[in-house]
Amino acid sequence: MRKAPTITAFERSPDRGRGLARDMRVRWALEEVGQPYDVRLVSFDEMKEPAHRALHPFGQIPTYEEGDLALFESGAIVFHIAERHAGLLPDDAKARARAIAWMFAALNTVEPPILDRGFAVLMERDRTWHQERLPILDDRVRVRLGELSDRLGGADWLDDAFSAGDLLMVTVLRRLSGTGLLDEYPNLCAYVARGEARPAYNRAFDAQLAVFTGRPPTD
Ligand code: GTB
Repeated sequence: MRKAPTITAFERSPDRGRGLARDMRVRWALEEVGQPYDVRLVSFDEMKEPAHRALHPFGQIPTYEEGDLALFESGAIVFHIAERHAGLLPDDAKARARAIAWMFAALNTVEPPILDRGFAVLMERDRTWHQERLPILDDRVRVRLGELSDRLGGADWLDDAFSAGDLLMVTVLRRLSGTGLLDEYPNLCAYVARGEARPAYNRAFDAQLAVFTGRPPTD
């Protein structure tokens, strides 16, 4: 029997189990396709050790090991899972290409301004210019949210059926929770809520929360 893949995750996530770390998107993808997986928890120190860096050149989580294949980068991992199992990418070649475009859009176009804002709030709060800069960063996020909101309109998902593009986009948008920015776009709030309502999402969320609480997930 083939061994289940192993992913890495924070031993103690700074988000206190809110599912904001990037192992969440990998767990969710694995749950969507019904692939059982093992998790190896790593501390911040362990991530920077040579053994972990052999898997992840930048000393981060998540990583993914399957037989003699080792992958890093959450987008590449989700893509690998989506390619090898049914359920995350459409069969039709053009629809599949569009879903992959949405995966890149989530990570390359929507996530960067969200990360820039998050980094500023976390690391630059004490700087004299922080209060002046924050509205600029907020507006950069708003530009992308507005464009995404216009494209999504009243649809359930970005391109017809739920795909890996939606999975990544929802995890990216969740990074805005608590900022109030997403609330300005009701259709995006509903979109995120639809993602969060998926049974696979909930299994993944409960599993990563259990790491933080130390209590096994409840059914
Ligand atoms: N581009 C890579 C990917 O997509 O896989 C980025 C990986 C990455 O940033 N990993 C982070 C990490 O390992 C964890 S997810 N950081 C440790 C380090 O660099 O030393 C980022 C993250 C961390 C914490 C929260 N949080 O507390 O809310 C959210 C997201």
